[in-house]
Amino acid sequence: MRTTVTSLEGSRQNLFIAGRATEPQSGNYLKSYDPATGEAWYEFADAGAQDVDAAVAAARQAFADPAWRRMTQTDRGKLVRRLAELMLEHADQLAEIETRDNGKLIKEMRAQMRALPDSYTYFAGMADKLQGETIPVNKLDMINFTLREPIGVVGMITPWNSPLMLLTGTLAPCLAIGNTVVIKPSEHATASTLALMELITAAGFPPGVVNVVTGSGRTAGDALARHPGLAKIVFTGSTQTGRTIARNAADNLIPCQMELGGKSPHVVFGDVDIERTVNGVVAGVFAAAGQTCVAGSRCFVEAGIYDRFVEALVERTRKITLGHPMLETSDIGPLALLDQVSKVESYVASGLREGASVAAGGRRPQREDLAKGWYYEPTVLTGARNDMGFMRDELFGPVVGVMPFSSEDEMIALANDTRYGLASGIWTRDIDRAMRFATKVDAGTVWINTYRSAAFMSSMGGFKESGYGRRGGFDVMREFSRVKNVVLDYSGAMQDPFVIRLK
Ligand code: TXE
Repeated sequence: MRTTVTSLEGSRQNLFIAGRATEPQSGNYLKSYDPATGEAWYEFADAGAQDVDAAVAAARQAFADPAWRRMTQTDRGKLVRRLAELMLEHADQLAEIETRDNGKLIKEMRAQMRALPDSYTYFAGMADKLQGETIPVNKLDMINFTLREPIGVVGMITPWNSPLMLLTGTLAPCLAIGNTVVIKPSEHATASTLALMELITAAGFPPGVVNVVTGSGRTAGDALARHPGLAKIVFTGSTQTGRTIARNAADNLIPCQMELGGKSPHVVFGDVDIERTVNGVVAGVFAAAGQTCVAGSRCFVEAGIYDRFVEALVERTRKITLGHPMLETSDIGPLALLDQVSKVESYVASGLREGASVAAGGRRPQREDLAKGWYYEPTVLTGARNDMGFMRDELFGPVVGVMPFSSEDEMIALANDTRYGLASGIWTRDIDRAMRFATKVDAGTVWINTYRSAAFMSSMGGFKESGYGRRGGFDVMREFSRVKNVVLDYSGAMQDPFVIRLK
């Protein structure tokens, strides 16, 4: 792979349409910023509606082209497996690009990029295992069966927090099934998706099977979401934008898959090992500086251990090392956008006005070496209530609100008192209690005595305003394929159509 941080530095990157780097019709480019320094580091094409048209046309053409359409499922699987091999070979390179572009820790990105190829391999193996079924109907001399087919062009609008990882759960199955794709990465982190296209080409995917249109959400994203040439839209981002996209998709009567973040409850009972649980809560909310959709940002602690737990949580939080994302010693890097820092600051400030208190963090770090970057200290807010802004809305930053509960019923009511429903966690040694929580909580994922432990073999997805549709696991193969029912009469005699036989 020729693309590296050094080759991107100061460069101007074009769109990727029909296998070729393509200049945007407008000739306009946008700047991409390094969150660790706040400085622009490369430019990417600002696609407009015409460019999106061209990308969708290329994807439609590739979908119909026998080079892709008539490829056997086994051969498609081999291509996806080849892509996985190439990704593994270039994992560290992709990690450096991701870190430079969105500020995620290099050590986390290396681990993520080395793990992602396994997910592609998993779906590669499914390429020739997606089967239809034979249905025993109440008619003689007839076979009734289903075919599983690719659906067409899938539009994927992705966010900045983990662009390649969040793409994987849908791109890998789409390719294994035989769909074609147009990706609109977030304008805040485009580099890794563009770099991946080099590997798509090297793996041998026919031109047009995967296309990338970079640009702003309001122009490129909007044009893609409204495009009548799509069969489905996958979106990861804010609930507000998700609503707009779903409305636009409805005009074309196409389905969406929506992953819209959350405000996940993380529950701690009095019977736990405090140190282990504090580590779980800290990892659950502060990992990736809180920029994960599943962040356990509302922490409910049984009243009996509340004071001890908060003390331990604060102590652990204060030990977290903020630092440059390229340093192995850093536990937390910068936030990906300056706007995110302002958003977190304003929610913490309003939280204090609403009656919460800062027990740790609560400000930008006062360190010279971090002054230019978009950093925010990991923050514990006590005296939290579900009606406070920072407990209601997704902050996507390193902030956890903590509050006590007295009974299991109260805890369930507090946990479910949110418009989101993506993830949840509970720490207890009482398995009956844990199972009661698992059945009553309104969240698409429940973690018991662990948090943020995800696997591509199992699916993820949200309820309520966290969206709909599942990613990962075998079910996703069904979400991106369609069923066709075929009825075959081998009796050799067509009955008189106007004779109706009553039983
Ligand atoms: O999201 P947007 P932003 C949440 C998180 C964050 C907030 C805002 O709370 O603070 O969203 O982040 C494209 N038509 N999450 O502003 O606007 C846009 O270009 C079509 C949760 O980045 O939702 C980008 O590619 N597309 C989260 C993508 O949508 C449009 C991950 C997401 O942008 C568009 C990220 C439009 N009208 C943010 N407007 C998660 N669930 O993991 C924007 N876009």
